[in-house]
Amino acid sequence: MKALQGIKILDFTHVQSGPTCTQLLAWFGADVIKLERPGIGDATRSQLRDIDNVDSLYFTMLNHNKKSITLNTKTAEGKKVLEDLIAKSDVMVENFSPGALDRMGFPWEYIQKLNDKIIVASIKGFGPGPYEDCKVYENIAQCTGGAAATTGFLDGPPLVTGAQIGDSGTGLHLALGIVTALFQREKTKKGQKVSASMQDGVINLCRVKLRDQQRLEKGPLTEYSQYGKGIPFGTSTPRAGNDSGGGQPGWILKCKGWENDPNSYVYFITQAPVWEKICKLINKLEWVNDKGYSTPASRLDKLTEIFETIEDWTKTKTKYEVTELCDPEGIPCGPILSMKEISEDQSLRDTGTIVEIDHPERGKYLSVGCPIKLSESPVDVERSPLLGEHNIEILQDLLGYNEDKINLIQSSGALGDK
Ligand code: CAO
Repeated sequence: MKALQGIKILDFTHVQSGPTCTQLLAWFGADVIKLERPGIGDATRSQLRDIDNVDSLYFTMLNHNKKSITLNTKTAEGKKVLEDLIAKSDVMVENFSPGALDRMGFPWEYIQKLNDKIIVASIKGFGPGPYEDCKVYENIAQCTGGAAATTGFLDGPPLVTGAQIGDSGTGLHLALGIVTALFQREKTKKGQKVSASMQDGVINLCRVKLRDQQRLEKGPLTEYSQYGKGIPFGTSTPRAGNDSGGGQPGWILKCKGWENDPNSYVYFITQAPVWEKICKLINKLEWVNDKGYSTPASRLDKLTEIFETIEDWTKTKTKYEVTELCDPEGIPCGPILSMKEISEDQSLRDTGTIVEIDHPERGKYLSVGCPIKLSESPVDVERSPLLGEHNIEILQDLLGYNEDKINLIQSSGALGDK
């Protein structure tokens, strides 16, 4: 028994944001049918390929546990099949550019006529407003959602992060919206529209930066290292480098071997309750009772000096040695792990966060499994579907079409495999 067992999802999503949402729902047990354009499929199937003519890792890592049907929904026969799929589904998820569903002949009002219990969930770049008609990719969302303006170093340009907070982040937001709407439907017996914009999702994840924007209006942000360096603040939340962003100052510090290894660093937090232990560890006992260092407030204007001193100590140890020495003392710190190290980490394999999958065309590859673990709904990660792999199965088993009808649809070219 899986948490979402029996829930039928019509997955009309593509690229990254929508597919991450439906993949999560599939992992929780929903039946997810990915509807793709005949011959082409999701554009990511052929993007960033590492093996000729084989579905890319981009696609395979975002579309586990789904079935695939190809359908040209702009033909009369294709439209009819789509209508039947909508009638049979609990949820339809899409992330086309604004207005695409309407242009296809499937506005919300018509979808509701076909199935008044359906939940239609959409991702767009922006919510209603000046940019509502714009197409959006990951970094545009990061830039318009406040992430880029607040990421990077003070003396550098805005920076985007490698974490796909615009795409995968919004996929997560949408997944929550969908299960919440399913929960509400239990009582109302009615469907509804669920919308998540990528800009809104990024703004939500940048909540603490809007916090700082308002604090800034009352005075300097004393926990930012900029404050300790005596650099005046401007009118908006500045880029904070590797500052912790919370009430406990932190920074990234060099470790042994940093000269040759770009990831030989550790994130170190000078958490107030363990200040004495930090001083002991780095052999700076005089700081424990020195009024200039003994309280969090007294340290704020000296953070650069403090972290430089701690770094003199971390540079004598590997990032793992630093972590091993800090952990037992309750000092929060963590090594900068490279993607190579993460991919080889046995504990992540053991929990199913990193999984090895076998694919009929590409062979074995690594993927990220479900990051949310439900004790009563375990996840088995299955390979992504080949393009149109389940055409006949879906028409026959889900829609109940007979052989003649399937032949008719096939010969019309709506499935693309005439
Ligand atoms: N049969 C027939 N037509 C189909 C089809 C099918 N099965 N599936 C898609 N199409 C059509 C659409 O109807 C659309 O046609 P029109 O332009 O005539 O309306 C067309 O294919 C292209 O769809 P699109 O505009 O969504 O795709 P795009 O590649 O031009 O843009 C993207 C991609 C991502 C920029 C855009 O979809 C978008 O802004 N989506 C919302 C935001 C989002 O999710 N972005 C995240 C992307 S991940 O980085």
